[in-house]
Amino acid sequence: MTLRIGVIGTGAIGQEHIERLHNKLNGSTVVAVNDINQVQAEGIATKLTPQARVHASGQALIDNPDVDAVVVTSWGPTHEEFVLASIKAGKPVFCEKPLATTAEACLNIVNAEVASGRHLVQVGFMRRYDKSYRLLKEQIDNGNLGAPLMVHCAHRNPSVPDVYTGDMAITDSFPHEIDVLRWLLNDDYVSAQVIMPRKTRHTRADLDDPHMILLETAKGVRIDVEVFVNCPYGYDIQCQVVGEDGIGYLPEPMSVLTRKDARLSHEILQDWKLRFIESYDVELQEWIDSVKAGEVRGPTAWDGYFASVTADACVEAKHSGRIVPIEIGARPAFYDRISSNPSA
Ligand code: NAI
Ligand code: ISE
Repeated sequence: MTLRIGVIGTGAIGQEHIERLHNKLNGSTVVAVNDINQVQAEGIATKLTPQARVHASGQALIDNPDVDAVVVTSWGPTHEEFVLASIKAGKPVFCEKPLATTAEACLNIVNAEVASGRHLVQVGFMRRYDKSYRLLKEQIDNGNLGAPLMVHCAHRNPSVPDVYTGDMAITDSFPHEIDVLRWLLNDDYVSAQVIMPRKTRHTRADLDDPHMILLETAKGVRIDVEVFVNCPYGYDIQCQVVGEDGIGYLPEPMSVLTRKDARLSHEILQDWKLRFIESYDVELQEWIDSVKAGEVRGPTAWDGYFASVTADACVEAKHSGRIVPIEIGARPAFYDRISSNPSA
């Protein structure tokens, strides 16, 4: 059986996912698309999926009986509406991160999914599917590094679009670290602190950049993450886990070493699309397969909620200058079977 997918949001990542779901991965086809920018949606459908129906609204796409499963790649503030509507329609839904832009909205989704009695929601935390993170996790899980003590990370983007405003470094970029580090360490966060270095001249007047975010975990691991979204040299994701017995480094993306023009150098990637291209493929292939098998098994709505609560604490820490406790209620037993995370 071919899984018939409807995609809401035909912007940057929407186009990437449409292409892979329709032309690259096994067992799926894109039968419907929607974007608030109808002209763009029509253009993308013509270019990538000529047979797909272009719907006037996300709700109409979800209601289309030919759509078996939904992919939400629209702006963050629209996610809650489309994920809740998909749950209501009983359709599996893959939602790009963040699951929603407030913790309350994420909790609404958790409650709706639990009430539905079916695992329908997967969040687009693709780093869990990245080969380099999986190798690093193996080193932690097999005890080779000893107990983790500290983690040093950097999330660097060369630039961000104009729609990237306010605290999105924390609410849009940093959620990748929030999720992947929790998964990597098999641990939860208990507090957050944000320290603001002097502002780079490469950022806009209205955008703070960079941020230095400090997290403390339940097991006592200390994490520092630099989020620097106007880093002129390129897109660079770094992670170094310091354990009692050794240090594990996230492998660098493969690139050829060249000797040229009196320089010995490696290329540095320029965007997330290339850095995580294989992870998105693995993530969505596993999602397709799991939907066809009857139950999604990737990062859950609870993981999305956890990320949102953590991001909120970081935003509060940034604006108050305080160390903010991270408190989250008990995870519903509904998620025990799916999640590999501890989470109270
Ligand atoms: P984008 O701005 O390129 O595209 C978003 C699209 O959503 C636009 O075409 C916009 O017209 C559409 N949209 C807005 N409101 C809508 C509505 N009510 N109904 C239908 N469409 C609507 O943004 P981008 O970069 O594609 O990001 C989209 C989402 O994907 C964000 O949540 C972002 O955080 C996430 N993302 C995830 C990445 C990852 O690495 N997992 C990478 C890039 C984005
Ligand atoms: C973007 O939305 C993504 O999700 C990328 O993976 C991330 O690296 C970037 O910082 C975000 O803006």
